[in-house]
This record gives sequence, structure tokens and C-alpha cells, in this order.
Amino acid sequence: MLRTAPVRRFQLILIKPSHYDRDGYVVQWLRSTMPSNSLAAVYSLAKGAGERGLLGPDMALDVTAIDETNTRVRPREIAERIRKNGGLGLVGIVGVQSNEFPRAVDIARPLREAGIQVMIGGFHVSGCLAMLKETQADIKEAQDLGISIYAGEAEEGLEEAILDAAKGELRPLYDHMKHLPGIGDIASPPFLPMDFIKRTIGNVTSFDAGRGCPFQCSFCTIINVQGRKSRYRSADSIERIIRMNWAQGIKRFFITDDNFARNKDWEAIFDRIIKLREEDGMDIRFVIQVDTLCHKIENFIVKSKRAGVTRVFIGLENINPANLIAAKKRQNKITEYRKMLLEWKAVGIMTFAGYILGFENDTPESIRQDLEIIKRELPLDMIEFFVLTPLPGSEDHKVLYEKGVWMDPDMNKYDVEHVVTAHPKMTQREWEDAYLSAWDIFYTSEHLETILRRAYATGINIRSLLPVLMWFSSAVKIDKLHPLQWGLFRLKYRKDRRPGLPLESPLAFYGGYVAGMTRTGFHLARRWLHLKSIARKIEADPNAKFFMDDALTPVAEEDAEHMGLYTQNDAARVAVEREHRVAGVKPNGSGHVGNGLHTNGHHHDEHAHDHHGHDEHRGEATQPV
Ligand code: B12
Ligand code: SF4
Repeated sequence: MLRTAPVRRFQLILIKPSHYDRDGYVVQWLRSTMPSNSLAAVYSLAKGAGERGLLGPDMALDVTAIDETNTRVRPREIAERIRKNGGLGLVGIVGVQSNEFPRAVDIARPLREAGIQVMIGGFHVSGCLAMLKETQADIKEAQDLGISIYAGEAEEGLEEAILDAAKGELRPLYDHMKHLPGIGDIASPPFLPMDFIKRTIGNVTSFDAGRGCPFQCSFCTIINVQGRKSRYRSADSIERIIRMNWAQGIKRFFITDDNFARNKDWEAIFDRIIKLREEDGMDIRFVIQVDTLCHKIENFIVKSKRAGVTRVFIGLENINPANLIAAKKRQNKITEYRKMLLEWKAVGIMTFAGYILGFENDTPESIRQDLEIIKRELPLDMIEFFVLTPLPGSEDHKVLYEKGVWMDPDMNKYDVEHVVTAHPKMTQREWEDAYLSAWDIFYTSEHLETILRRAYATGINIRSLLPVLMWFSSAVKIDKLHPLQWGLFRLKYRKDRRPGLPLESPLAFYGGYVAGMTRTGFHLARRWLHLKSIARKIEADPNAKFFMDDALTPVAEEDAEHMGLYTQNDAARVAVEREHRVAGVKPNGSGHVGNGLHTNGHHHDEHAHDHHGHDEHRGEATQPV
């Protein structure tokens, strides 16, 4: 009789944690927004290592990925599973952002008590180690619990950590911050299987085509963690990622690069994607993130269109030049905003702007005034607001930390929705209110109609814009949660409450849960019907495609002397004068550089309409990111 040697199985459980909501319950959904690329990256590296026999012929490597935003994490079951495998295992808590760090430690605590090895990696620990001379208190506390900290990227160090864990000899710290690995053609690029993606909304997955950004915004963590030099995956590697996903039915992708426009190889990557679309017949679509100068890169917008980009996230951040300069965001020029947005409009790609509230010159009144200008003059399809936050890993955080300025010690609040430090002109309450009311000021019923009218007139399929608009305009209003943390059908477990908060009685908990769900369902249905009625009204309006307003006015025809964007305050006037001097524009504002649109003010005529073709945009993924 043949006898096979008993194979020992090392259990690597990778968990992407969530964080706690305002009531201390884990933010969790039946369907969460989108699969985490951090998890995809670490999962794929580990799987690849296992397939290549990392642990030798006698030990197999089982890798499991869990995303807590859509799956309940049960530490006791995980501990049991590892125990059943002879105690061979490691729980890797992955892609842990600052606001997720407290939750990550709460997941780790019972595991450590059960003697399980745990390791935490991601932006919080990497950012702190990159910027601070001493170890931040929360990281030290985690190490005191016996949690191992992994700072830096996993591409070159994960195998060593797994090997150490297999020997039961995990070190308290793995510091890979000094060496940023190449990612060009690695054997196992980011990938998550379909079973996993099914737990998110829509058929979308994510991958990073590159890392790093050359700019120096003071609130940014990316440059200090991933560096300012562009590192990128080869076009071959990108094609592989796309084909692996295509094979499992995934055709929509979120490219997570914070600034794809500064990916040094963007053109080769786009060319390859264009080939896949145009020659190989793969109908693939993308969402990308870019900066406000991307339109100046030759061919970037045109190739984005051909590569199947349907939406762009743009770091607009603010329209007051004084704020932008204070935040070292000098590359953002208000004189370019309209040009850039109109160029995206001209090819029928939806634009989403990130907008930060709480720069040093902001007050509740100035924020209100700025938002009205944006509504009137910038042709944006969507905007999302953030509270300016000294995120660990940023220069802002380092400066405050070193000066000993108060910052809220509760990392769970570093979700860019809470105020965690003082402001020179606003009280904490005013700042928080300004953030919450920004969503109301922007997404009024009237402005939602304007957005849809502009979209219709510029060839965007408003039926595919509707769900995204619904998502971004409703999350904060309905659930006081940022759209990036929202999901479908909230899951809440009475016992998964933040330690330190009391367990509610079943009656209070389930009563509140059902009431909350009913309220959410009601508001969602009402808002959806309302948005649909606006869309029907526009579609029935024979003049809708000729809609024109200040925002859609071509730059060459705009009245720069009167536009609020350019005259809002002294800093804006100075910035405009400076830009005009550089561009050799006469003081009356004439001579603006064209924006690629027809200059007769009717770029939305029949020709343009057909050219951008509503149908081109049909059927795209409706999932917001
Ligand atoms: C895509 C993205 C998202 C996606 C998906 C999340 C994800 N991580 O995939 C979504 C939309 C869900 C999201 C949401 C948010 N995000 Co986000 N997001 C990003 C973005 C742009 C890319 C993430 C990514 O793919 N990185 C590439 C991966 C490969 O890098 P990585 O995560 O560092 O992982 C590597 C290493 O850290 C290491 N590693 C990580 N974990 C582990 C674990 C082990 C065991 C080991 C060995 C190694 C290891 O290996 C990995 C591979 O090299 C980043 C910016 C960035 N450049 O990373 C912001 C970023 C991570 N997000 C940020 C923030 C603030 C948020 C939000 C709070 C915003 C909001 N208002 O909603 C929410 C929070 C969500 C929540 N649960 O509360 C901040 C976090 C800053 C910080 N100090 O923590 C970042 C850095 C952007 C910024 N503004 O600075 N985000
Ligand atoms: S442009 Fe974006 S990614 Fe680049 S430094 Fe500024 S905030 Fe960071």
C-alpha cells in the first residue's frame, strides 16, 4: 500500500481590517465598495511563494484572504484552525491605514492571547516609521502585545517573514522602508479570485500600475511611504493582470496609482490596453486618479479615452491659491482647472474631484462661497469632501508631532471625516459642521439637475452617471459615512463593538439596527426615485442637449474678469495675473489658451453629441470608488 508522507499545512490568514463607526461598531456590509489592492498584492505574493514551494516539500502554504468590510472576522475560529494545523500559522493584517489600526490591534489581541503569531503591515506603520524618529505609542503597544510590525512593501520581504513565522521566530519589526522594491515584472502581481470579488459591488477589481508621485503636497503620505520616484509595472505585467481577471469575468478596473498621469510608463501601459481593446476585442474599462495638470501631457486624455477610461479622480483639493501654496500644492493652478475639466468633458469622461476642507484660510463662510463658485463655474460630475487631516506619514503630521501640537490620540478618527487637530480660524465644531454641510451645499436637488444636464449636453450617458451620483451624494447624508467607506446593506454584530464601550441589550441593539436599516432603505428609495425623475425630465426635454452655462463655457470665451474662480480673493487675482504674465496674456484676460473644445460656445452641438456618443458609455460599471 502506498503511503504519502503527512504534509503539514502552514495557515497564512490575511485580513484587511475595517474600522469602527461613530457608535463603535465595525463598519461592515453585505457588499463593500471594492476589493482592496493591498490585499490583492500581498495575497498574490503569498500564493505565488506557496506554489513555488517556499516552505519546502514537507510543508504546504494555505493562503486565505478576508476583507472585514464584507466578512465578519472571528478570531476564535481562526485560532482554532491554526491550532488544528499544529499551531502552524500566521495572521497577517494587511494594508492597515491609520484609521484601521485600532481595529487591527483589537483583532490581534485575542489571537495573541491564544498564542497565534500576528503581523501588521500597511500605511500606518510604514508612514510612522518613515517620518518619526521614535516609535509612535500605539505601535509600541502593539509590539508589547507580541504583534510583529512590517513596515514597507512586501514584494521583497514577505517570504522572509513567512519563513520566520514557519519557524516560530517572527521578529518584532521588519523594516523595509529604506529599500523600495522594483515592481516591473514580478512573478505574482496583484490578484484576487472571483469568490472574493463577488462580495463587493459590481464586477470591478483594483491593481496598482505604479507607485510614487513627484509632487510634494504637505498633507500627503504617499510620497513618504512609496517615494517620489515613479516605479511601475511593465505593460506585459499589466496585460497579465488584466487577462487573469478577464478569464474570471472581470472587465472593470480601478487603477489605484494616486497619480497615474505621473506614472512614467503611462503611455506604454495605455498603448497596451488600447491594443487589448481595439485589436483583441476586450471591452475593458478603467477608473484612474490624476492631477490637475494631466491635460498638459501630450496625448494623455485622448489615450485615456481610447484605453477605456470612464472616470477620473482629480486631486483638485481647493480653489483658494493661498491654501494651495500653504499646502505645497503648487502644481494646482486655478487657471488650469476649467481647461482640464473641459478637456475631459470633451471626450465624455466623467470627472470626480477630491476637495479638502480646513486649510488655514478656510472659514465656514469662505467654504460656502467657494462651493458656490465651484457649482457655478467648474464642470465637475462629482465631488467628494475630506477634512484636512495630519495623516501619519505626512509632513503635516510630522511637523505637529515634533512641535508637540495636540492631535487626537484615537487613530480610529483619522478617516479624513473627523477633526483631529486645531484650526487657526475655526472651532472644532465649526470645522466638523463645515465638512458635513459641504455635502448638503453641493448636492442640492437643483445642482444635481445641473450636473445631469451638463452631462447630457456633453455626451455622457446619464443613466450610468445616476448610480454613481446617487452614491456620492447620499453616503454622508444618509449614513454619515464617506462614500469610500459605504456599502450595500449594513451588517452589524452586537458583540463586535469597540472594547471599552458597553454591550447593548439585544432589544436596544436589534431595535436600533432594524430602525436604522428601515430609515436608510426609505431615504435611498426616495433619493433614487428623485434622481430618476430628474433624468426622465432631461431626456424628455428637446433642448436638453443644447444646455449651456458658465461651467460649460469654453475657456476661450469665458469672462475671466467676472468669474468668481479668478476674482474670489486677492490670492486668486495674484495667481491669475502671474499665470497670465507667464502665458503672455493681456490684462483684459483675452488670449486664453484654447481648451480643445469648439470655440463657438456650442461644442455640445449635434456633431459633438454624435461624436461622444451616448452609447459609448452605456453599461459601464456603476460602482463608485
Ligand atoms: C485604493 C485605496 C483605497 C481603496 C481600497 C483600499 C486598499 N488599501 O486597497 C478604498 C476606496 C477602499 C480606500 C478607502 C480609504 N482610504 Co485609501 N487609499 C487607496 C490608495 C490610493 C491605494 C492603496 C493601494 O493599493 N496601495 C498599494 C499597496 C500595494 O500598498 P500598501 O497598502 O502599502 O501595501 C503594501 C505594503 O504596505 C505591504 N503590506 C501591507 N500590508 C501588509 C501586511 C503584511 C503582513 C505584510 C508582510 C506586508 C504588508 O505590502 C504591500 C505590497 O507592497 C492609497 C494610497 C497608496 N498609494 O497606497 C490610499 C490610502 C491608503 N487611503 C487612505 C485613506 C485615508 C482612506 C480613507 C480613510 C478615505 C475615506 N475618507 O474614506 C478610506 C478608509 C477605508 C476604511 N476602511 O476606513 C490613506 C491612508 C493614510 C494613512 N496614514 O493610513 C492613503 C495612504 C491615501 C492618503 N490620502 O494618504 N482607499
Ligand atoms: S499630487 Fe497627490 S499623490 Fe502627489 S504628492 Fe500631491 S497629494 Fe500626494
